Amino acid sequence: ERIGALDQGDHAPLYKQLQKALRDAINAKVLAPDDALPAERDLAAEYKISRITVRKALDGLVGEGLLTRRQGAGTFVAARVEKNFSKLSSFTEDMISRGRTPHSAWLTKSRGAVTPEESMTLGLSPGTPVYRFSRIRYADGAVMALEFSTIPGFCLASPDDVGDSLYAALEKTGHRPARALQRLRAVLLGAEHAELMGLRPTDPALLIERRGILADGRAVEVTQSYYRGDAYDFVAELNALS
Ligand code: 16G
Repeated sequence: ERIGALDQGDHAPLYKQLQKALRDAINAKVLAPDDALPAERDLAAEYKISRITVRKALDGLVGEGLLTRRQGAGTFVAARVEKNFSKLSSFTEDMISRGRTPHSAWLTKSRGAVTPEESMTLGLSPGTPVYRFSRIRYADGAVMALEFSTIPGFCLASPDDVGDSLYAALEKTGHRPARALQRLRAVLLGAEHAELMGLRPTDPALLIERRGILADGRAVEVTQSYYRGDAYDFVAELNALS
């Protein structure tokens, strides 16, 4: 396993040169998804640069989603997440099943009243109480998604019942969706969402709208998820027309 040398004639800052060497190694598959990077001190010794410079280079690539840090294990080449498009799983479950550690940074956790538009999708009378949740979602410390959820008041006693996982909270009260309708489209993040996620306004995302439904037909969730376009592959098995 060989990462290339820094470019002697390059006047870019050293951390940028190291980032370029690592990016090239990842693109050339010298470093494959899930490969561990050498320890920071080894990279510093090999390239004769300070550990601070190495850390700065790695921090940048973690932020870009190219590398991921796993607590106690080191830094790895990030693997794109393959998500089954036809499975009703939660973000937390998706990450845990891939050995990654999820966490949420909450933007909103509040009570409100259903908007006219939501009242149609949720099948609620205008003015019915709802809970609103919005958050940035991380895996191993890297931003993965931005989510906005509206949940009818009858599903939870309080918005504070939701810890890191909305579906875990809904499961506790017997309101975890049994099925869902989902719509996906490609969008650019735009200034506002990019700022929340620490990404660029022109970065692509998959906007997935999910309407979660109970076995008795009541809607229990409307969520808009912006999944970063450079981190997700959606996969599904297709059957021949019959
Ligand atoms: C996923 C769902 C989202 C759901 C969330 C619950 C997609 C596209 N969206 O992100 O609708 O609200 O999981 O996750 O899969 P949680 O239980 O970890 O909060």
